[in-house]
Amino acid sequence: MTTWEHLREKVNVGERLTFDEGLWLFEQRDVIKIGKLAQTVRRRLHGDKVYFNKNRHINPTNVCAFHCNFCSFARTSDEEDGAYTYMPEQIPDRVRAAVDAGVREFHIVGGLHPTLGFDYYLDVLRVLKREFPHIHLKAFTAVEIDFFRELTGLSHEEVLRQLVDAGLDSMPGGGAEIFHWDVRRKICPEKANMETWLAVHDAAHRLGLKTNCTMLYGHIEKPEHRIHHMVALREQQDKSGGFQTFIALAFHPEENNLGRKLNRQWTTGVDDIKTLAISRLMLDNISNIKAYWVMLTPQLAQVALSFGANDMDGTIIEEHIYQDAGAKKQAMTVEELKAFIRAAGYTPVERDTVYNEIEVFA
Ligand code: V47
Repeated sequence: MTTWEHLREKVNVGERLTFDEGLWLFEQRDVIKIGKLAQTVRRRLHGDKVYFNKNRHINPTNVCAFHCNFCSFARTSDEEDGAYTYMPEQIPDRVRAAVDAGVREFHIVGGLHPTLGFDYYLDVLRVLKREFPHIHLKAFTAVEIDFFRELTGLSHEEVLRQLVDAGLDSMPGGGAEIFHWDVRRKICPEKANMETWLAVHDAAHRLGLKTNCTMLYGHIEKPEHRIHHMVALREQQDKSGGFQTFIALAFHPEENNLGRKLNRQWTTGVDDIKTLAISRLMLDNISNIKAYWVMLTPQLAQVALSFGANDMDGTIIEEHIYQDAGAKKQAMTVEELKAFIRAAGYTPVERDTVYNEIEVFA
């Protein structure tokens, strides 16, 4: 039988928690106790450091061939109200101010455009790399990579090689949603399934690319689906080792079909914090747990730093996926990020995309 005492002993010596122990944690009401356990791990790995980076999101198009029912961002065709597609040559001017302000990373994800070919996406990278060779390009989720495989008939590995030649430096963690097919088939049946999502990251890691991983929670999934998801990521990490960060993404219910079906029910703060702390405990082989402030709000992300999280993401500047689904704030300055981290009692550290420390603000 699982007890707090037993879990404390395991966490103190760094022993891996089982599926059932993860589930047990979700059943507990004492979020402070869960947080304390998670903090043991977080402090062992990172002490008092909290990472942030100077980044800018770029969503080149919102036109998408898929119909995920949690998504408020996608439009089904170029003609639909609110649809947009930036041509590659238009993008540098949109982001130049951010580069001048010292951004180090572009985080590039968007729709799976039904008619533009693979060259469009290659050109987005090529143009940005040509204009801004020093900026790290973190681009395209595993779902996009799998879509490019379908478009081209190439293998995941070959698609990735061509993207790397065009300027790709690493991959973000989106598109994972909930792996378990009982849930996945109801929220995003067209998307790459668990095996394919993991296979793309496996291929990326074997090519030497670092990637991130995510989980979309707070909709129709149950705790066992969350734990199943975390265990699948943990097993993949044992095999290929390239995940840098895990990001639990709270479902935003505005302007999407799933949200309407669930009466626009938002996750609660306690569920957010608990999920994050349990992810810190279950994902013993992934270094960083991100409290993505756009999704949590800066205020809750700040609290999350005492429940296992050690990273707040970055300045972001312009973001559409969460804004379209109900998030209120799109950008934080470096000074704001540092102030939030300091006020929580931690040391802000600017990092680059692959977690090299740029500056410690002691
Ligand atoms: O894959 C879409 C999620 C993801 C909604 O790698 C939604 O550093 C909540 O993956 N409510 C994209 N979530 C964002 C993402 C990400 C974000 C920050 C950092 C990193 C990283 C990756 O957003 C999608 C999907 O899971 N999403 N719609 C929604 N209504």
